[in-house]
Order: sequence, then C-alpha cells, then structure tokens
Amino acid sequence: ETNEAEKVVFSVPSYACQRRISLDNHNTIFTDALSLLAEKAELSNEDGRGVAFRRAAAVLKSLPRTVTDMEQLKGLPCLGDHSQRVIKDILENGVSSEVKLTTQNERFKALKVLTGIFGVGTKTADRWFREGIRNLTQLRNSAPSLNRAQQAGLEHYDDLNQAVTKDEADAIGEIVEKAVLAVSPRSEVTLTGGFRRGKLTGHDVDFLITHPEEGKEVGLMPKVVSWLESRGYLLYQKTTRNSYLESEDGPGRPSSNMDRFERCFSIFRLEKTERLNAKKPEALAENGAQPQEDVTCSISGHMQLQDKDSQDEQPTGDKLWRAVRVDLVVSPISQFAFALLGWTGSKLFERELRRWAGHEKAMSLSSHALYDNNQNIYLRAASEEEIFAHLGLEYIHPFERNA
Ligand code: 8DG
Ligand code: MN
Ligand code: MN
Repeated sequence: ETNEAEKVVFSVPSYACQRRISLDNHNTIFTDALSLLAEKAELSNEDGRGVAFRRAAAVLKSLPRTVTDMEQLKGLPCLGDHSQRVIKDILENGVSSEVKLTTQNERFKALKVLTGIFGVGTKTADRWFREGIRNLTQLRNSAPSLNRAQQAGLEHYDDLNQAVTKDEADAIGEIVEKAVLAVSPRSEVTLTGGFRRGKLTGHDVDFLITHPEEGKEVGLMPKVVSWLESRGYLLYQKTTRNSYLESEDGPGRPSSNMDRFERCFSIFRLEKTERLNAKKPEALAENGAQPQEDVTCSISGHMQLQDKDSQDEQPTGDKLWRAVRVDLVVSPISQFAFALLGWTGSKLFERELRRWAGHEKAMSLSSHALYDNNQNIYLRAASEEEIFAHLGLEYIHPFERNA
C-alpha cells in the first residue's frame, strides 16, 4: 500500500547549470530512453525537440532517487507532455514503445551507423541513406567520394566506436604533454571534456593548451602537430588556425557556438602497452566510483563489424595499437578560464550556462569571454569560480556538470 507521507517529492531549479549532476544517475531507465529520443530528433533535424528531450533527461539525472510514480514529477521543470508520456510508458510497461519502435526503425539504425563514422554528419548520412546505403559494407562498395576525415573515419571505424578508457586518456595525455613541453617548455596541458567531469570512458580525449605568458601560445599548434607527426603518433589531423581576432562579429558575439581557437581534430595511434593490456575492466571501478557505461562494450551501441583490411596487417588478429580521437585546443592565458569552462562540458551544461547568461543576466558567454550587455564591458576572469560568480551562480565542480 502506498502511504502519502512516504512519497518522495523532488525540487529542481529550472536551468541545468543551477544543479549538481554527478555521474551516479538513479534514473538511467528513463534517461537512456529520453536520450535515444533526443538522438532520433537530432538525426531528423528536429534540434528543438532534441534539446527538449535532453533537458528532460537532465532533470531526471539530478534526482536523488529513482522515480517510481508520475505524482513525483509534479512541479519539476522541463518535463513536457511528450517526455512525461515516455516516462509513464516505462513506469507502466517497463519499456517505452516509442523507443522500441525507434530502435527497430531502418532509417534510425542506418543513420546511427553512418554518423558513427568520424567526419560524417547528419546531412551526409541522410543523403547516403536516400541513395540506398544502409551499412558500412554498402558504403564501401558504392564508393562515394569521401573526404580525408571520412576516409580516416571509415578506416578506423571499429576503434573509434570503442570507448576510450581513462587509462588510455592518461597515456595520450603523457604523449601530448611530452610534445608540448618539447616545443614550448613552459606551456601547460589540461585534460578537459568528459574525463575532466570524472567519466571513466569517453568517445575521445580533449586537451586544452596554454602558456603563462600572453602571446607565447601563438604558433604552438603547428609545432606540436609536427612533433607528434614526425614520431608516428598521428593517423589523421586537421588543424584550424585561430580566427577570433579577425572575425567580423567580434568577441562576445560569436556567429555560432563554434569557438575560434586554434585547434586540431586528430586521430592518435596509441600503442597497446603491457600496462594497458593487463588492466582488466573491473580494475577501473576500484577507486569507489561506479562506471556509468560498460567499458568493454562499444560506446554508441554499434555492432562491432570486422574490418577485413586492417586484419590483414596482423595475422594474429591482435592489433598492437588502437586509433583514438583526440581534440587539441590552444588558448591564450587571458581566455583560459573561459576556454576551460567551455571545453569541459557537458554539451547541455554549456548550452544552459549560455542560456542563463543571456536570459537571466543579459550577458553573452562564449569560450573566449563574458560580455555584460547592460554595462557594455567585458568581465575578466582568471578561474572558473570567477565566471560562475560573475553569472550569479553557485560554483559547480566539473564532476557535477554531467547534465
Ligand atoms: P565524450 O567525449 O566523453 O563522449 O563527451 P564530452 O567530452 O563531453 O564531449 P565532446 O564532444 O568531446 O565535447 C567536449 C566539450 O567540448 C563539450 O562541452 C563541447 C565542447 N566543444 C566541442 N566543440 C566545440 C567548439 O567548437 N567550441 C566550443 N566552445 N566547445 C566545443 O566539442
Ligand atoms: Mn570528449
Ligand atoms: Mn571532443
């Protein structure tokens, strides 16, 4: 029997950047479903709907207990009719019928596989789908013209769809640090992205590089890249130079969410050392944290398809290295705090921070700067704590930005 007094009532502030969202999610049964529907919306160019599902999921991720009754959702923000219907379906039937239909949908399945190729976005995947391409074999046989990124993405498909572990991220961190220090001894490397939020696995590894003396970071990226390239660490790289100062729309008013730092999208060749090979998946859970994902399983649920070409190189089938996606970003020290905040994520947390800044504070936040539209001034910050303070928000630790 349900006792009214026992019913847990939750209270959640409306912006995700006002909440502390750690990795221990008590509502994965609901948030997995809502995230899948967000993905489906994004693959159909329904970005607004996608964000709505992501916001709904972020509310459930912040709850201290598992939702057991629709009554508990009363008064919670960001839960629209559609999200509530999905939650109700799961509470009553154990699964969401819409999720089930989606996972069986040919278009969804094909677009997931095709956008799982590095360098392939929704538009390209959708065009291929309309041309009848449903999987990697059909893609390889139909031989459409692929750009350099897509060729690398297809070649390393299995590796790049295999979750990167924290140990692998650390091993790459050591290589990146060695490269950066070799070309600029006082420069500093910081791990950002999901691993800075405490995640135990990720789809890539993100690093932010800076120099304590303003201006000394200029020209750093090409040197780091050549150092890495000449030692055989890079399977692919595309470097984009800094375009912040020369942009027409000016700082604080970037034309898109994309920032203008000097950056490098790359694919690393990581040797499988004894240390990494010996590490069993269980060992990852040792320091008290619970892994949120199955580390032995592919990240986005793709079937691991055998890549015949790469097998030929290693007759044993035991490749001695793996490909890993790595993002490198260089920031001048004056913008470092903004870059760090912008590149730590999660993506929804970042989006919510910018929405809070604009709607609640009449400020424009980017990965470069914070502009106060009332006072018409830039607000300086040397740390993330100072940025939260400028925004009138309580400081949220990276581990609690997992919206
Ligand atoms: P994962 O790799 O572990 O799966 O997750 P993640 O680390 O959170 O995702 P990510 O795709 O690697 O992105 C990390 C952060 O970097 C995220 O907050 C978004 C941010 N980011 C990009 N591209 C850009 C960009 O062009 N500009 C800015 N400012 N941030 C970006 O991924
Ligand atoms: Mn990442
Ligand atoms: Mn990244």
